[in-house]
Amino acid sequence: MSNDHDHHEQSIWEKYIFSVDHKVIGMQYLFTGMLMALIGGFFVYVFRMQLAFPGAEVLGWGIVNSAEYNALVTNHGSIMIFWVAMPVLIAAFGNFLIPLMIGCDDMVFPRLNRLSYQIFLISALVLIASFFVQGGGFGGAWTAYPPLSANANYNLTPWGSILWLVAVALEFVAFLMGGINFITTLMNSRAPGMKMYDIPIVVWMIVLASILFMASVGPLIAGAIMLLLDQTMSIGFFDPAKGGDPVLWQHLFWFFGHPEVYVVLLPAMGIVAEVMTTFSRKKLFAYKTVLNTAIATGILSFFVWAHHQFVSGIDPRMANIFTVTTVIISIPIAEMCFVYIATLYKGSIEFTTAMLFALAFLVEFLLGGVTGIFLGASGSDIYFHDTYFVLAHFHYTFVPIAIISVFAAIYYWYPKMFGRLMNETLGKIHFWGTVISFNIIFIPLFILGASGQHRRIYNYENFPQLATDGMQNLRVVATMGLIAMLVSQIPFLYNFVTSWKKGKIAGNNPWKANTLEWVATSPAPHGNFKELPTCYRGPYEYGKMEGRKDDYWPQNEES
Ligand SMILES: [Cu+2]
Repeated sequence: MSNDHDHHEQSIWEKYIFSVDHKVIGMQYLFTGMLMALIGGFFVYVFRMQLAFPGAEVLGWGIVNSAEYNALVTNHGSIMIFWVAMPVLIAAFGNFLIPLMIGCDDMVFPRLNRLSYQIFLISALVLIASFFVQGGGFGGAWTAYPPLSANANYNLTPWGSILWLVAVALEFVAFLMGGINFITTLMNSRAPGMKMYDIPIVVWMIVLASILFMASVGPLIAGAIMLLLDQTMSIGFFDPAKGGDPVLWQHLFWFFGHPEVYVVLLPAMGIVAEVMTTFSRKKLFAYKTVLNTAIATGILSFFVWAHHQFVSGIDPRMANIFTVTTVIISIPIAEMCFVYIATLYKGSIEFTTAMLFALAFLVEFLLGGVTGIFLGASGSDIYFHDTYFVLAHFHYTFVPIAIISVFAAIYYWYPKMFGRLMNETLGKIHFWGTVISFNIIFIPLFILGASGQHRRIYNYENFPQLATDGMQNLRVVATMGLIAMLVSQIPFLYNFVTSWKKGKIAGNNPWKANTLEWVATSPAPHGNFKELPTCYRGPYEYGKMEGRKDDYWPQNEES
């Protein structure tokens, strides 16, 4: 089958800015996400300096006041979830990988795809604009609980929070468009012969994540409109003085907010599965179980949200129910981790940088999962609620998801993106620097949290009972860990940029993997394949994985 892509010469403008090629759009999402990560990383540097050395001058920023501190914390969280984790894990890799891995030439709706990125870009610009308006950026935390978020400042129009809400809403519109594209493309454009259980697991995970997102975001969009009306017209949906209810917002937010965890977790699990199978030269142990587990986890994730509200005055009997569902949801995730470990068993493991990041994902994420059980149980959560224990817990889930798995993906698919390999020595320096310093940041925060130290405190010196010496030392250690982690990204950025021109030429399939994207040339041209691939069992034309102990195609075949 031919395609209608190879025609006239394109201008740079057409090729990189207004392209409808899914790979270019994926790259646009990746670069925008990386830029936003730099902003989110800078924010955390500033507020961690404030926590370690209260009132100190921070490199060019001066002294942070309490409102600025709140805005930095709020926007660090918002940026890392909405403008880094989601665009990179779902939009960047979803766009780049889905058509290549299912063997088609592009998304079903390429122009909708382009519009999706353009709206996303506008959402990022609106968010950045919100830092510079009168009253400064939004400081009501990324969860935006009213009443704080509804009337941040009675004397001013709260432009910071209005723009923040508009930015989040635009970002959701972009992801709804992307999700429609991913689902229809997977349903309609698979290579002939590719059945449901032949679809690479990462593609499944990204599509399931899109479905989860689309199913959970509705109530939050309704809530966001209500909050916007509260902010601008003082309607009082969430204001008890006007007959409203602030806890309603918490329900609307977390009905989205907990599935959101799986919206970013599932693609990360998919990435790790691809990297691990390739570098252990084994098929994914129990592909169908992983897929069914992912679907079950997605459904279950709609029934756990109120574990965020154990101290919000919900009925204790309800708290018991949500404790049970939360403990249940840890089972499928644990099972997936076991499946991954079983995949490694008796494999011939190759410790490339991508593989190291994939393995680190499992270890660190496991720590995040296990510490979550204390928070999911309503009894212990009453003590831990809003302490640094919570903060350390969710960073042990989100950093593996949004940072560690993303690095695994970048090192793994870089050759397909740019036709060259990244430098492995620099990669390993980057890996150890990142993972060790990550633990140096968050282990102290577990100790702080278990000692009852509360989060969202701008200056502990204002609370003598919290500012004991030992505790302050731990805050300094965490900040040092953060600086080490930020510095560790320099070899990565250097490697990423220089390998573009100077890296070793990759060839079509440098890792000898057996999914279809490696059939295309590196980098793949517009239209992806000279001849669209097929995916029939039998004499596996594209299925051979050299040096693999159990040669097979497709990836899932159960023995
Ligand atoms: Cu949750």
